[in-house]
Amino acid sequence: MIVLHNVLPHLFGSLALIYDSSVLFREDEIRRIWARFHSLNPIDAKSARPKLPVTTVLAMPELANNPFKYRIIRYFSKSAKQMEFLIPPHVPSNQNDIPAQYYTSVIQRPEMLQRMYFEFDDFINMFSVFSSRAMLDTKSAAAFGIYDFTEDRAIDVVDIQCVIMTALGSSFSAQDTLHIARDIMQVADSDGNRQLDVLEFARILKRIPEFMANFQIDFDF
Ligand SMILES: [Ca+2]
Repeated sequence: MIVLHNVLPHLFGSLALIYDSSVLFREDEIRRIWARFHSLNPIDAKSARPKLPVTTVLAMPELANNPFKYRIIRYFSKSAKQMEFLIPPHVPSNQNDIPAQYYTSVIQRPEMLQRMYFEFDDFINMFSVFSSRAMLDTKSAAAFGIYDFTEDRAIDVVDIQCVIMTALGSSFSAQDTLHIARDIMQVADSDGNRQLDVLEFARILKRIPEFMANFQIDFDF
C-alpha cells in the first residue's frame, strides 16, 4: 500500500485529492484503472471531473450480464444516490404482487439513466469493493446497500424477494419467493423485528463462507 497523496497529484492533478491511502490499489494499478476509465470515452474527458454515463458503465462486459447491475450503479454512482425520487413512490400493499421488476423498472427509466454518471472515484470504488482484496466488512456493507431494494436501510422480506427474483429471474413465482424469503428471514432475524440491520446482515454473511468469493467481479484493467 502506498500513500497516494504523495504520488497522484503529479499524475492526475487535483483529481487525486479525492483518494486516500485506504484505496486498495497500487499506483500502477490506479494508472491502469484510470486508463480503463478514459478508454470508455467519458464526457468532459479533459476536465478535472470527467464523467462516464451510467449507460456506458452498464455496458461494460463485466457488468452487462450481471442481474444486479442496476442496483450496483445505484449504489456506486454518487449522482444516482442523490436522486431521491428513484426510490419507489410506494411499496405495493400486497407482497405477492411485487417485487424485483417493480423496483428495477423504477431505476431503469431512460430519463433517470440519462442523468446518472460515474466519476472516477465512483468507478475505482466499484473496482475496489468487488476486488478479491476487499475486506468482509467492506463487501457486506456494499451487499447490504445493493440488496436493500426498498432503500429504507433495512433488509426485509420484500428485499429478499427482490434479491431472489433478480438473481434467478422468473424460475420462481412471486408466491414461491415469498415463502423462501420468509424462511430466510426466520433464520436470519435474530431480534425478531422482521428486518435485518447492517450488523445483523454482516453477522449472517460471516457464516456464509462462499460470500467473499461470490461477491467479486474481476474488472479488467
Ligand atoms: Ca429494505
